[in-house]
Amino acid sequence: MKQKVVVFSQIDTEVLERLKQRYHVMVINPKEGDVNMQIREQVADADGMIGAGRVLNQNNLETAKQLKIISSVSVGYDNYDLSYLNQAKVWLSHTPHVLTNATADLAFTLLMSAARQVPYLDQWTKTGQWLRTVGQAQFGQEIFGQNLGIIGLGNIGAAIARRGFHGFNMNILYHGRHEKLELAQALNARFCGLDELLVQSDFVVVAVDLNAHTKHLIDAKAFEKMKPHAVFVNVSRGAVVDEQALIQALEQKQIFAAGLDVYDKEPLQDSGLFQLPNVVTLPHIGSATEVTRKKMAELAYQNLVKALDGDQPQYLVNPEFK
Ligand code: 8YV
Repeated sequence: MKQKVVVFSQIDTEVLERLKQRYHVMVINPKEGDVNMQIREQVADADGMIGAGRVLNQNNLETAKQLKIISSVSVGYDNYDLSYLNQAKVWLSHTPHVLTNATADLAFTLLMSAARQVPYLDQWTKTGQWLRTVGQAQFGQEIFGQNLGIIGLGNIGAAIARRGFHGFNMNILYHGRHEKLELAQALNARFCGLDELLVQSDFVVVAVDLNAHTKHLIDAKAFEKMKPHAVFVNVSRGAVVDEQALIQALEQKQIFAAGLDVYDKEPLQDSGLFQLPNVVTLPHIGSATEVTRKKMAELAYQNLVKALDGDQPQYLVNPEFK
């Protein structure tokens, strides 16, 4: 009898077809009613799950009696209750590395777009407001040779730092739980406290995981420390930032601009950010290129298959049910 796999979000169609050949597949469909109720019902006799972007915890997993693995098509895993999964002895795998460059590219896209007011001036031009040579109101911020502060020098943070160092001759500052000596030497990067990074940086980029220590790490006090011409970029998780404090900092021009790909609540709807000309808002597209999403789906497929074949997947978040 085929093992059962529950697909809890949209995934690559080619990978979905391969799953259907190998397993009994049930796809959760939000159009068919309450998603948590569907998950509770379908996981009762499921052996594996695959997908992303949905909260999975005791509330919707406690009916699962034989679940071995949740294969997340993501690098972040803050939406999974890891302590519950460990207690229930359910593996959680994820897809690091394959999305690093796409996400770092997007971070720099946001950095440059926000620094030079690209979305705002694009609309300004297209609505016929360009009547004479541009003035102070259309000026942006210098990028080349400026101070780039990276909060979280993990894989993605390091890739962002490389773009700044090698591509724009930027001075790299970084903050995190510990120094990264070899990487710092290669990028001439300086480890510093968060306050010093905020005070010294012309560009502040958040690339940390979301956890109890980083929730609202960037709050009103943090924005007060930043330079008035500073640009703030977030490609990590929305909840790392106090979003209302960010809106206030932008409204009061405590900082020059922000570039955002993630938000407290997603999808972003009816937000105070929508009225602000000095923020670039993108819909969580960090890893959203055709090539990268295919690589993520393939890696998630391999993680799932390995676990259901009785082997240990390559990228387990909780290898020992810590
Ligand atoms: C995912 C991401 O697309 O990998 C991550 O952690 O944030 C994105 O690449 C997102 O998690 C899917 O909801």
